[in-house]
Amino acid sequence: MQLNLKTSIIGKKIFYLKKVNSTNEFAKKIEKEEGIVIIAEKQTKGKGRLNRKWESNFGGVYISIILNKEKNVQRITLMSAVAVEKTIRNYGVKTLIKWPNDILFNEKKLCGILCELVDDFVIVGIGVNLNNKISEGIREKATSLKEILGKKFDIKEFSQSLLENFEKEYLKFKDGKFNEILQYWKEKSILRRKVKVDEVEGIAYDVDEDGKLIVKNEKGEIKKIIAGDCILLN
Ligand code: BT5
Repeated sequence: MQLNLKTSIIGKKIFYLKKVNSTNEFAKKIEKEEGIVIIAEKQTKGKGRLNRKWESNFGGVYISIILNKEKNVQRITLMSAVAVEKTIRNYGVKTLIKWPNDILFNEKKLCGILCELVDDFVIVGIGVNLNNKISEGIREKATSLKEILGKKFDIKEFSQSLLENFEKEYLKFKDGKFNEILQYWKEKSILRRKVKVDEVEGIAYDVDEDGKLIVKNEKGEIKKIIAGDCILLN
């Protein structure tokens, strides 16, 4: 696979791997520079948050992007979700962004994002279920683009489009226009839905400029949540 990117920062150097333990782990070990991208066809130890597993069979998209360090990694997560949402939207599929890092279709997870801070860099790991088979273990809560549209996708074309969309959002971000990105995120997200995030239950009311989720509980109290697992209640 050789991408033909129309970008200036993202993908100025790309590592193409047939198989790797995890693209994020690979990124941690190399000499880092803003814009380096790692793409793998399969991961043998794909990672989710909190050491959870990310199933990574052939047919899926597994990408890590190295960016310069940002004070607020959560903003990078939101920005990445917007880039993925827009990419999938171009294929005619409208998804929902679930705080903080999931892209859902009909409440099933189509993509997960894992941002990690390492030295002076942020490693953005993106996993998208494209043509890969969804195993029995996660079938109830996961789906793929192939399952949704009933046809196979060109991984190269998808990866190219994802990285180009990513750069567009990243350039906006660097240009101090995070608010524009956040506005889009809010429109496509789970806001106004009833949620449970760990012990907090209520309406997902807003997301602040640092990416914290603001939940209003039944008593009308406002809770700001930095990190956690968000469950949609209705
Ligand atoms: C995530 O974690 O959603 C972040 C996933 C990031 C994966 C990318 S792939 C490229 C880069 N390299 C890596 O090693 N990782 C990144 P979390 O929110 O913790 O969700 C993990 C949970 O999602 C698991 O516990 C399963 O329940 C479910 N899951 C596992 N594999 C999945 C898949 N392929 N599709 C949908 N759901 C999955």
